[in-house]
Amino acid sequence: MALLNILHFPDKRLRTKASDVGTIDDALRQFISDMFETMYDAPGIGLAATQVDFHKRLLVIDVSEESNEPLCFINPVITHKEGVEVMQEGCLSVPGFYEDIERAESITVQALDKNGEKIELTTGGLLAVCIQHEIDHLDGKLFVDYLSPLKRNRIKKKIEKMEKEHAFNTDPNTPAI
Ligand code: GNR
Ligand code: NI
Repeated sequence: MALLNILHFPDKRLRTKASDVGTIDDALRQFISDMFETMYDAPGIGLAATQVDFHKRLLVIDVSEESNEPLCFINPVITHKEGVEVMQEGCLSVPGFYEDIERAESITVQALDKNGEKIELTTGGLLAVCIQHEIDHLDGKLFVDYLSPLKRNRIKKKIEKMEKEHAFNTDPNTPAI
């Protein structure tokens, strides 16, 4: 078990487009388990591999009240989108900022689970928002990209300032002094 370091905007590595996962083996399942541990520890309701500098199409989610409904999607593809919904979003890679973002209200997603079995899910609400947010990460996209350049730049400057002042260090391998 290990906590992974979460990259923060405007880190360029968050702009990497992830490639498909090939073989799903025990090493990958260990990594998935580390992603869950990192997500629950943060805490967050989702985490994409891109955020922990691993550029394969892999994400974990748990939107349940009691954090006991782990979901893992490998090579996820959205095959259907319907409706429009605005929800306030946050991101572990954009710490401390929350903005209203418009996304599809209901989606159908196809993926593989951690055993390589095909899964298909049609869902709405927070889970649908979270899946779209995580797949954006795999494409190198962040929720701040939907904001105006002015707003995005303000957020960038504030995060850079905070990191400079050491107030926002979430790297588990670096002690907070
Ligand atoms: O923890 C998270 N909360 C959240 C809230 C609204 C919409 C999306 C999210 S995902 C976020 C965790 C994260 O950054 N995942 O990439
Ligand atoms: Ni995010």
